[in-house]
Order: sequence, then structure tokens, then C-alpha cells
Amino acid sequence: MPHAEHVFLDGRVTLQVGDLTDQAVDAVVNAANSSLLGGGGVDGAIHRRGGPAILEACREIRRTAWPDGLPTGQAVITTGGRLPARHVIHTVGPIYGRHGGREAELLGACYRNALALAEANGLRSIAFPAISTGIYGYPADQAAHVVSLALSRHLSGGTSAVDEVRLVFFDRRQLASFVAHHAFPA
Ligand code: AR6
Repeated sequence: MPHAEHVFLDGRVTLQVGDLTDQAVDAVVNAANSSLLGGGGVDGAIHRRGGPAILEACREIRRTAWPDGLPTGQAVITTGGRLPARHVIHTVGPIYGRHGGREAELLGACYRNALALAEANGLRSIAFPAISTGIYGYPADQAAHVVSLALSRHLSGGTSAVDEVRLVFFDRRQLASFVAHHAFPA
């Protein structure tokens, strides 16, 4: 049982420390870049563990839907390959300081669009990493505020069939920062 401090929105959102690639959920979310062709951080870990089927599906998306790359804030879905998760939802977080003050809006869009895609595919459980807070430099305290507001608004709308959202942090310090700065209702 997760600690009560780590459970929000009537149990639909839980925080945990762990490796995103271990999560046995309907979909894990990849903090990708617009090429969709892999990178470091979570992206590298997902492709390493999930195997070549994920990259092949991403290449197909580039050939068809997004030949110029996936824009920041948008999301697409592929197989989970050999991951314990059935699917990967790839989204592109904002690079902090590179979007003329639209960073918060774009980070919120990543979470909203990933959830919308999960819903459109009949998925019920989803696990997110702390998008943009690694290589893309988004300050973790600000991200906690933006992400908790976006999830609160989306999930309290009453139309989402997603009933399990895991926010997975790589270490305890990142999780503690989120707990200190979130804006979930009490
Ligand atoms: N499980 C959970 N969290 C992780 C894991 C993991 N296996 N690995 C890293 N983190 P990042 P970004 C945390 O850099 O900032 C890639 O090259 C990490 O500590 O993966 O959105 C892409 O291709 C951090 O808190 O994503 C893009 O080019 C968070 O996940 C670029 O990085 C996100 O860190 C995207 O940068």
C-alpha cells in the first residue's frame, strides 16, 4: 500500500519511486524527442528494454502521420514490445526556456494528450515519468505544480475511464520534491 501522502484524487493518482520500464500497466509514457527515434534518459531505457518493435512502430509513425517529427505536447501510441506494459505512449516535453513562456502549457498538454490517447484506446492504467525534468531541464518544483493541476482538471472532469495513474520518480529526492510542490486538492 502506498503511503497516504503519495495518493491523490480518490486513489486514482499514486506517486512512487521506481523504474518506469518495470511498470506492468496498460501504457507507460515515454519522454521522447520529436524525432521519435530514441535518445537518452527514460527514452533510451524504454527502447533498450522494449526491443526493436517499438522503434519500428515509431518509424512507421514518422513515415505516415508525422513526417517532420512529433510536435512538443503531442502524443502517439505504439506497442510496448517486450516491456511489461502493453503500450508506450510517446510524448515530447518542452525544453525549458525554449518556448517563449509557453513551457507550462506545453507540459500540461503532454499529460492531457497522453491521457486522451489512453482513453481513446480503452486503456485504464498509465504510468508517467517526470517529463522534461531531466535532459530538458524543467525545474522539478514547477513541473510538480503544472502536472498536478493538469491531472486534477482532466481526471475530475468525470469523463475519463483511466482509473490508475502512476507518477514514477527515479529517486526519493524527486518524489519528495513533487510532494512538497504539488497542487492536488487535499
Ligand atoms: N524510470 C523512471 N524515471 C526515469 C528513468 C527510468 N528508467 N530514467 C530517467 N528517469 P529524461 P526529458 C527520470 O531526461 O527531460 C531523451 O534523450 C529522470 O531522472 O529522460 O523529458 C529524449 O530522447 C527525469 O526526472 O526526459 C529527449 O531527447 C525524468 O525521468 C530528452 O531526453 C525525465 O528525464 C527528453 O528529456
